[in-house]
Amino acid sequence: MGQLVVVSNRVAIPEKIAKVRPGGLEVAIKAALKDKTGIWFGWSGKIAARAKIATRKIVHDKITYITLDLSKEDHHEYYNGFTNRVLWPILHYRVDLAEFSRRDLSGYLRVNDHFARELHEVLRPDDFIWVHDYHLMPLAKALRERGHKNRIGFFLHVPCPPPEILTALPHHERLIPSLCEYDLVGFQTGDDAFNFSRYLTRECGLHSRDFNFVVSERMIRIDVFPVGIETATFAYLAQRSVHLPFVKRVIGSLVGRALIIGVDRLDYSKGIAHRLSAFELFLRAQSDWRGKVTYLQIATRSRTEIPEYADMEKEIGSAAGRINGAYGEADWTPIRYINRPYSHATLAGLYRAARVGLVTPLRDGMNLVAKEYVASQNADDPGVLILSRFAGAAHEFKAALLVNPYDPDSVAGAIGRALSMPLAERRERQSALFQVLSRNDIQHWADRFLTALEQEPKPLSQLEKMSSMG
Ligand code: ADQ
Repeated sequence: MGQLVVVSNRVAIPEKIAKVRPGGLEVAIKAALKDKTGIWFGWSGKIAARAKIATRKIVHDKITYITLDLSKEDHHEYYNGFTNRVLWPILHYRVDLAEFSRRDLSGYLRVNDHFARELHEVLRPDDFIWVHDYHLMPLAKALRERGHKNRIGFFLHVPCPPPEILTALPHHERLIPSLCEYDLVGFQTGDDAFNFSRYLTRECGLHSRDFNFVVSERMIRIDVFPVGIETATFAYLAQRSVHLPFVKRVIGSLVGRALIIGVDRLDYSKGIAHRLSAFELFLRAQSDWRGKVTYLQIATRSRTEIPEYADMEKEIGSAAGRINGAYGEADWTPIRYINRPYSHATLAGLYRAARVGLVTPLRDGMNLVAKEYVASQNADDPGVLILSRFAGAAHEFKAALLVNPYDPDSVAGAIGRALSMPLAERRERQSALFQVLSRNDIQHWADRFLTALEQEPKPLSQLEKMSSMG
């Protein structure tokens, strides 16, 4: 049987992992590859002069890491340009923030082609290829053009908006249908899968039977694979981490105040500014809680070269300062706002110490922080998760306090409710949430996707041939 070849924009090379900025995609793939054999292929994170661009190979445990550099121009057009300033906002329903240029699109296609060229050197005919995320949508097409007939799967970590929004993507008709070159296309939620299938029907004239589409004598399958975390490991880590000296110091510094925690990459999709406004409203409306609660917001900088991110960072920093100025006392700072990354062990301890987990993205594919928070709780005396209904995790986490992040009243109300929730209700909700997490951990996610990818498609004759792409 062929080997597994995982392809993603960034690769978490073991010895470099400490330097890699946190991101859900690398966290998920790294955990999914544990105990597996294969290749992990992607960008090294290095920007090199054209003449010095290199491809490197590192073997560690059972994984071969193959990484390639990007030129300055590639990085600018493909990464900072088309993926992060066009695809990211549009896929998060923020058409207003998309900054399209033809040059960036051609850089995006060029880098996908570069990936395909380098992969071509290592692929064997029976390998299974698993491509991750919106950076690499046209990769299967570039591989097929080089003659590869392997089974190739694609997983979208971020949301897939409805066709009414997807069609605002300039040249969508060139990019989105190229996903049909994959054999399996996976999404985080049923809504995302449904939106994509509506796009194929509306824009490409294709019809499906049970999410199976026939495209030019081939079949592609669409399915839902909600990404998970290493549930048992996280739970174990959290139990031990409350004893870490740093975590103990943080707990001591609260002097008995209830802790509310938010952990995010600094990204406009995470709704941090809205969350701060809701917290301010909570302090204003429920003044009894003043002086009795501390909100710790850990927001690690990401994509700092992009102007929208720099603007947002300023906005959030000044909002936190303003709220502290308005409501704080000489012996109490309502918001502790931190930009540095912490290890997962430290985060697990802090999650466990927090009475409330505040996870209120405006739009999120899944949101692993919500899952990590739940995994870290003490079942006997758990905290409460407040979760945006617009996070993919809300599809599985019905027992969380679900809120609309655009409605500060609803979030402020939920904070008050969470802080005063009786133990019995907290336990009941935690047990329901933890059950979901245990059923669908990261191994289960990876195994389900790979089993579906390996499955031979049903013969075309068994499916009604409803249409072809022409
Ligand atoms: P992200 O947008 O990066 O992921 P998320 O799912 O929350 O978002 O994952 C963030 C990861 O980074 C978590 O594991 C978290 O612990 C870690 N992290 C965040 N801040 C940190 C800090 N200060 N220090 C250390 N670690 C930190 C994308 C999609 C999501 C989807 C994931 C996985 O946008 O919707 O859930 O991929 O599919």
